[in-house]
Amino acid sequence: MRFLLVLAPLLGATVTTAAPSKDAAMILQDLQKQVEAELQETHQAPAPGRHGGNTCTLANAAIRRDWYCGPLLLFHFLLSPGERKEYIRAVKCLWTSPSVDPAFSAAQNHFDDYVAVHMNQTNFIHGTANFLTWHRYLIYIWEQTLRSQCGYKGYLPYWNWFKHQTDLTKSPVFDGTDTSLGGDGEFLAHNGSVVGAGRIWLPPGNGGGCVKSGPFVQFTINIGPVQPAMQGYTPVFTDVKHRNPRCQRRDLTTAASVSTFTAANLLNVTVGAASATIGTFQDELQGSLGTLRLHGAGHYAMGGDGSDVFTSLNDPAFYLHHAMIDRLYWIWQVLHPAEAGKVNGTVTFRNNPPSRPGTVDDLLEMGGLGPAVPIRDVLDTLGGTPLCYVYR
Ligand SMILES: *[C@@H]1O[C@H](CO)[C@@H](O)[C@H](O)[C@H]1NC(C)=O
Ligand SMILES: *[C@@H]1O[C@H](CO)[C@@H](O)[C@H](O)[C@H]1NC(C)=O
Ligand SMILES: *[C@@H]1O[C@H](CO)[C@@H](O)[C@H](O)[C@H]1NC(C)=O
Ligand SMILES: *[C@@H]1O[C@H](CO)[C@@H](O)[C@H](O)[C@H]1NC(C)=O
Ligand SMILES: [Cu+2]
Repeated sequence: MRFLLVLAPLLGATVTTAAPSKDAAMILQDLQKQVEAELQETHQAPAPGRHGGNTCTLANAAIRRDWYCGPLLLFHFLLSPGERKEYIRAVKCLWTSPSVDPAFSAAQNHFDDYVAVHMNQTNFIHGTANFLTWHRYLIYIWEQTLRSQCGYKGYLPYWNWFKHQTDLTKSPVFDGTDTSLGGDGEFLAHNGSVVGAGRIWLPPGNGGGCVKSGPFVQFTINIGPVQPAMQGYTPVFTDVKHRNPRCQRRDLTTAASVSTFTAANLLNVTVGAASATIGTFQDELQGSLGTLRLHGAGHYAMGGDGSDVFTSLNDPAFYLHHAMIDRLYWIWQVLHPAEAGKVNGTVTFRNNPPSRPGTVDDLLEMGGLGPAVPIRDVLDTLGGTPLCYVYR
């Protein structure tokens, strides 16, 4: 007792001097609340709609939710184990559906078609004006296809980077259970990853080989690798007919997630210096020369197939990662309405080779996955042309 009394003043002093700083997950929740309040003000009625007759409202919009499911099962903004299994079932259904793209004959099924379409356009959809909108539209088609072809009733979940970033093996996305998207790969000695245009080295994790647990271990991938960041994974891709059947590889790389999925980086892109314009926002989010940013860190945190800029869609977590990117884009757009409808950049990868500036009239091409639409049609997730969703 006397001991406690002696300690009490010290504890008091500690509490007052070191005000607890909010962690990134809490900051993200605050941003979410701000965005919801803003939308309540501005989106009571449907946005005018570019083709007239927009019926999308906040009340009928789809809600994309967090894959995470911790002890807070009662909260409706987290996916329940049953909902996660339904999503997994639908992804398996795509994997066993026929390919619709005869031109890209390496694609063996409809899961591969997505890898193929992305691979074919890699140099025109990254480091470009259409990076955010192209990927937004791609994952929308993926979501709608899971619903229309595989009977999935939910919407695309996202991987919340700001939870479990200090130990990815504990993340419900990667914990290897049957409600995850698979665990780490088998251990395979390698030299880590060289990223950020050769300027950053990430140490290897404990994996590197075939994903050894979870719902997709039996599934074969067929396209690539083209340019995996993970060392010791030799690119073999030759052309659109070159099928390379193999297991999916992963190397959960906490060095990437822990250094990048921080409160400072989250604040910077949403309300800080980097949030000022579409140009600074997308560069800081996506990553540029010599930097490891939120977009890149997610890919390098997956390692293996997920670290390949051309064919990272071979890792089914790609879609949850890009949903999180899209969520930050959505948050940023609501908080920066004057910039939300703009694009910045050219039509080639970091303007190499030099090309014209992109415009909102540029078409987002999806090959056989779905109809091309102009960028302007997907700038507003509540625009109804065709998007109608929010995040929670
Ligand atoms: C690759 O993309 C280009 C441009 O969008 C398209 O014309 C071509 O048909 C695609 N090739 C394959 C094999 O999908
Ligand atoms: C790692 O790098 C060292 C030194 O460059 C090299 O000798 C070794 O073969 C590499 N190991 C693998 C698995 O690539
Ligand atoms: C925030 O973003 C700006 C603009 O991209 C960048 O110059 C700055 O280094 C970033 N700050 C932090 C703390 O990362
Ligand atoms: C695009 O954004 C960059 C900042 O990232 C800026 O320097 C540049 O002027 C912008 N370009 C246009 C055309 O607005
Ligand atoms: Cu991409």
